[in-house]
Formats: sequence, structure tokens, C-alpha cells
Amino acid sequence: MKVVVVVGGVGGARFLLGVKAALGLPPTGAPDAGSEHEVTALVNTGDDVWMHGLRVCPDLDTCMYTLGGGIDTERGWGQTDETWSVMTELQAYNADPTWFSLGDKDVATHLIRSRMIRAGYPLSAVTEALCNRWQPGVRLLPMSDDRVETHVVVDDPEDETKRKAIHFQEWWVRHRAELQAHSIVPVGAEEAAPAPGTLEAIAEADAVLFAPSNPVVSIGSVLSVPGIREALRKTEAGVVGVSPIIGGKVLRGMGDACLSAIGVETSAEAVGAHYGSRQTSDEGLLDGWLVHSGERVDVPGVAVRAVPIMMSDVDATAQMARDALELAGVQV
Ligand code: GDP
Ligand code: FO1
Ligand code: CA
Repeated sequence: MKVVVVVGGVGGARFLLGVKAALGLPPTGAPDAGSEHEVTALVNTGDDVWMHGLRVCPDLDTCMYTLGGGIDTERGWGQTDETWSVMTELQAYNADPTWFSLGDKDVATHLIRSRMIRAGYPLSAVTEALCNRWQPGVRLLPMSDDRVETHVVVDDPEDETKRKAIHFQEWWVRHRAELQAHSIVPVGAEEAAPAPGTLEAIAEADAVLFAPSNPVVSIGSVLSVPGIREALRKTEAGVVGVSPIIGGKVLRGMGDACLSAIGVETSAEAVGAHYGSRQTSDEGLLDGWLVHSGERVDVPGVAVRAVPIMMSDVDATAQMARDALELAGVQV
């Protein structure tokens, strides 16, 4: 079976662990030779940023480290058993930005990526090379090889009459999303093309799932790449999303600030309606929407199912993935 999953970082990576388990794939490492199942993750790259001359791709790396067994599970980003010598040295030089930390082991990933990008390799090829080591067991495809970076429009702290756009990482990490976001813009998206293989994977899929990732800066960024929405609307596969919101709250992080910025309420119902129905609306993307047990949610034109959607462990997440696949019309 061919499954495509649209993902961001932590929420996406954990969901992918569940999808692999649901399909009987090993938690880490490559699928057994001859496995009939193939999972392709379309990963958000709007969080990507140049830091200290290094290209950092947080969501790709979070997926790669999580599925490769090397993630720091507490932090949710970067590698386990990290040390911070490079960062301490950079801080001693007062090297800007001092608010973004790169672990020593993580730096090696960024050195290789940056070297390959400077040598002219596209991000998809770089990601494939990095995955040769990590063996995530799913195909990790960046949403685009072109540079797309999410920026957030905030009040200019130096001039109250003005607004300015800052990189998503500055807003998220430095300001902890506490500066009011007037808008969130995927800069470069209009001129970007989907990475090679993306549209084919969607067209050939038996099921397409939206992970319970941030609807604005993870799923929204992937959808901002021209061609991806159209491919999702056209595919014969069922398209099913999993709500990242339970009981009117995001489960981790400051995702509610992103939803407010685009005028969408923090509720499973509002986010489902934001993605919309593939059947009954011109722009909508969903056939099915998975929400948490006990929630009463109505999204016109979309089959809503309420099941446990807390990713408390891999078994619970695998059951969620099975429910999502079933709603998409496939049997595992
Ligand atoms: P990020 O890129 O690291 O911010 O991660 P994602 O965009 O992939 O996912 C972040 C979202 O995951 C948050 O908005 C959370 O609400 C959601 N999330 C985290 N844990 C869970 C969980 O156990 N269940 C569900 N349904 N959503 C979760
Ligand atoms: N998040 C932080 O809160 N502080 C950091 O210093 C930080 C560094 C960092 C380095 C590499 C990486 O892959 C991720 C990193 N993150 C950090 C997480 C990241 O900024 C965000 O959580 C995501 O981009 C949102 O998905
Ligand atoms: Ca992210």
C-alpha cells in the first residue's frame, strides 16, 4: 500500500512512527526487502533558516532523527545526548543569533547539508543522502527544493507606527510567539515548485493523511506550494486529516497563536472547516477528519470520526493511524 503523509516536525514525526507501526514496518531502519508498503512524508520546509552560515531544516531533521532513533524525545528537536561546545563558543564571540541553539552533533548534519547545497545539490537529494545514514524507513520529501521561508508580520518594537516581517524562528523561538502575529506569510512559495516525486506520490497514493501538525506553519506551508493543493484535490486516494486540537487546545507549543493570526478558532471543528471538504467545496481538501473521542464536531461535506487521538505511545498512535487509513477507505 502507498501512503502519503503531510507533516511538520514533532507532531508529524510522532504520527509517522504510528503509521509505520500500523503497516507493520519496523520502528527504525529500512523496511524489510519485499515489503508491500511504502510511506512518503511530504515535509514542511517553511521553518528552514540559515544560522551561522549553516542551513537548518528543523522539521526534516525532527522527522529524520525521530524515525532514525536519534531524537532527543524530551526536547522534541535535535539529537539525543547532545553537547553544546560549538554554541558556548559562538556565545563567547557574541555571535548573532544567540537565541537559537545548535547542538554539536546536530551541527554535523547542518555542515553536510550546507556543503551539499553550496555545491549545487537540491534539498531533496541532500535529504536522501542524510537519510542514507538515518534510515528513517519512510521516504522523506521536502515540500520543495526551492527556498520558502515562513515570515511573521509583527509590530515593529522600535517604531510603534510600523510593522515588520521577521523569520518564523525569530518569532517562535526568540519571542515564544508572544508578539501578536498580524499575518503569516510563506515567503517564496509563489515561485516555488513541488520537490521531484511529490505530485507523483500524491497521484499514486492509496491514502493521503494530514498528520496532526500545525495547520498554519506546517500543513499550511506545504499547501502553499503551487500544485500540491490541486494534486490533493485530484488524487483518487481518500484524504484524511487528524486534528492537532483536543478539547479546544493545541497539545504542545504555541500553535494557537498561528491559528489566531489567520482568523481560525482553536477548535477541531474550525480547523476541519479550514481544510474544507473535497466533495462539497471548490477548494476543500478533506474526505475525512479524525477528532478526539467524545468531541461532537460537524464539518460539512467531510466524514468526521471521533476516536482517541492522543499520541501517548506508539501503540496508541498506530491505532490512530489505522483509524485514519480506514476512514480513507483502505484496510490494513
Ligand atoms: P512542530 O513542527 O514541531 O511544531 O510540529 P508539528 O507541526 O508537526 O505538530 C505540532 C502539533 O502537534 C501541535 O499543534 C500539537 O497540537 C500537535 N500534537 C502534539 N501531540 C499531539 C497528540 O498527541 N495528538 C494530537 N492529535 N496532536 C498532537
Ligand atoms: N527550538 C527552540 O525553542 N530553541 C532552539 O534553540 C532551537 C534550536 C533548534 C535547532 C535545530 C532544530 O532542528 C530545531 C531547533 N529548535 C529550537 C526547534 C525549532 O525551532 C521549532 O520548534 C520548529 O521549527 C517548529 O517546528
Ligand atoms: Ca515546524
